[in-house]
Formats: sequence, C-alpha cells, structure tokens
Amino acid sequence: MHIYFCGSIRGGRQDVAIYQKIVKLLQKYGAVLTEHVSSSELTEKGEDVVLKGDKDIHDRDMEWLSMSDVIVAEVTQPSLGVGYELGRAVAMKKKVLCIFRPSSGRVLSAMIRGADDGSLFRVLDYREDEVEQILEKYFDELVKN
Ligand code: 6K6
Repeated sequence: MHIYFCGSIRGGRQDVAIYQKIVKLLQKYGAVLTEHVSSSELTEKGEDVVLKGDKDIHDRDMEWLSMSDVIVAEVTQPSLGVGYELGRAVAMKKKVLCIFRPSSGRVLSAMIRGADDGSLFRVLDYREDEVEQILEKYFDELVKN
C-alpha cells in the first residue's frame, strides 16, 4: 500500500514531533511516500537541496498523490499546502483520513470537517496518546473493505 502523509511545512513546524510519530506508525501499513514531511531537519522555509524549486515540489507531490492508495493528513496546524493536497485528493476520489487534536485549542476549518462523508473522506479527533489506536482502527477497516 502507498500512503501519502500530509503535514504542515511552511504553515509552521510546531507539530513535527507528532508527524514523526505518525509516519513511524504508518510505515507498519505501507510505504509512506512523503516521509520527509516529518523530518526535523526540514524548516518552515522548506528549502530543498535536491529539487529545483516549488514547481518541482508541486509536480512531484501531485505524482505521488495520484500513485497513493490512501492519504493521511495531520490537520491541527493549518497549512495551505495540506488544504490543497486534500482538495486534489478529493478530486482524485482517493481515500482520505484527516486527524485533528482539539486539545490544541484550534477549531478545524469547516471545509475540512465538513468534507467528512463517513466513507471516502474521514475526519477524526484524537489525543496524542490515542494516535496508535486511531490509525490501527482506520487501517483495519480499510483492509476489510
Ligand atoms: C525540502 C526538503 C523536503 O521538502 C522540502 C521542500 N518542500 C516540500 N517538499 C515536499 N512536499 C512539500 C514541500 N512543501 C510543501 N509540501 C507538501 O505540502 C507536503 O506534502 C505537505 O503535506 C504540504 C505542506 O504545505 P505547506 O503549505 O505547509 O508548506
């Protein structure tokens, strides 16, 4: 299974430790195409030594998105890039799981929370200590269906 993980980069790197935990857990279920999103070396500037610029980043990510079987997005830290990826994933009719921590004190965008359709696009609230169970339950159900 190919998994595309989304997390804020230029939107702010406050949650990078949680992204690392999530990516590690996701690797039990398949290949995470966007492992770099959880790299603590990647700063908000998101400068890349390998890719030439933003167009390369965009085009490569869209290719990976189209190759992926499931998209998992940590949406607590607002990010334009993550919102864009989610919109493109919906247009591609991909399976999407968004996870959000209400303990952050933030209120999730209505365009994300309101996109939950109970099947292809899911939005789940979680506490950090629940992340393992929430992913296990989601992927168990995914392989059954
Ligand atoms: C350097 C090293 C690794 O990555 C970089 C440069 N930046 C990006 N590389 C790969 N994907 C990116 C990069 N910047 C944004 N993205 C994609 O958008 C990721 O898949 C994230 O889920 C999302 C973050 O968007 P912003 O708007 O918070 O940056």
